[in-house]
Amino acid sequence: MALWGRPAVRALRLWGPGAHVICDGKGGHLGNVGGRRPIAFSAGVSGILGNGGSSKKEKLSLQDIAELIRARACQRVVVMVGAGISTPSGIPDFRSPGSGRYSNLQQYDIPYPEAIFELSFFLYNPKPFLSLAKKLYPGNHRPNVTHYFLRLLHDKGQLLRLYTQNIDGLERASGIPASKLVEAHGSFASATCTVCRRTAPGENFWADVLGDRVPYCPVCGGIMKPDIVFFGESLPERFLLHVVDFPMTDLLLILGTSLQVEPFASLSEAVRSSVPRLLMNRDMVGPLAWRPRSRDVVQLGDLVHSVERLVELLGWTEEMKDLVQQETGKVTGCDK
Ligand code: CNA
Repeated sequence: MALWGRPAVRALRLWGPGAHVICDGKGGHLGNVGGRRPIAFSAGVSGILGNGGSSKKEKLSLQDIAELIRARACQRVVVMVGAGISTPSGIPDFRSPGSGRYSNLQQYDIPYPEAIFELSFFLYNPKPFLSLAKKLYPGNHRPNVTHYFLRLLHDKGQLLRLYTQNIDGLERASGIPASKLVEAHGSFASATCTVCRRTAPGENFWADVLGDRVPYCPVCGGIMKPDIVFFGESLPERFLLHVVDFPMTDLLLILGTSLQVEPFASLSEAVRSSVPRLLMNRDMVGPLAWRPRSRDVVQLGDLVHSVERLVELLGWTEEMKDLVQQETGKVTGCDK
């Protein structure tokens, strides 16, 4: 865990709230970077970027963002996503009124919503979390248009990294390689004994979870907990990649998240102020609401419609159709 040592904490404090444990937060630089040759852009793109003497366009639109991507003026796109990208796949988010899990917790028999992701409660009664885990069993759900849009961005060589809070594995299932992903809140790929800390592959506990049994450690008999990050727990080491990714990015996309969980939410402020940020969500959220920047673009409404609109502006509609067609036959669920 050397990566979590003091230098890393200091780096995080530059942008984040300090602690790099998960907590509920209720309460156009371009050109010659990394030895790449400068790229000649059209007058339109130069205007958006402020290159070539033209003045930088202050207020950007969705069309401008599409133009930056399409013209490959943005080649190091970082994406932050949350539960809202998976609701069209049939997985409820937390906070949507009515349909979100926080509005439908009677079935879990828990004293308050956050208890389902608290270690102390899990040790007292693991069943509510395990029944939630059962609903996320790999193969029960399929990636949707948003996941495939991000896959296409990767296929085009423009995705620097995808930071996800989701634990449903649909980013991997869409074909985005693990090297491009930071699963900030963990995954079901492995489980760890809450007593002796022995780890085991995820497959070992699914039989128990699907059979409504609590998985126990074969060595010491402690409860096995899938490696999902609970409130108060450290995030996976890969999360520290943000220290290099965010200062390097030339476009930030924020999709389907309430930006309420720290330290993830604060990453939205870790990009340079000249970098455009595009939020696509049902509602206005987080720092984009209370500390907006001049190059923010906000597309509110249903995410599927917003993504389809962006894909159309990019001229990628046919490629998207082909990709979805090719992948739909192939996807058998998350391979974590
Ligand atoms: P959240 O707090 O529930 O917020 C989701 C956001 O997405 C809200 O702002 C919604 O308005 C928005 N949204 C939902 N559906 C749509 C849609 N169709 N179109 C546009 N906007 C939409 O979820 P966050 O991810 O922000 O919170 C972080 C938690 C939720 C993480 O710890 C996750 O592990 C956890 N979570 C994950 C999943 C999953 O893996 N699919 C499901 C539920 C919760």
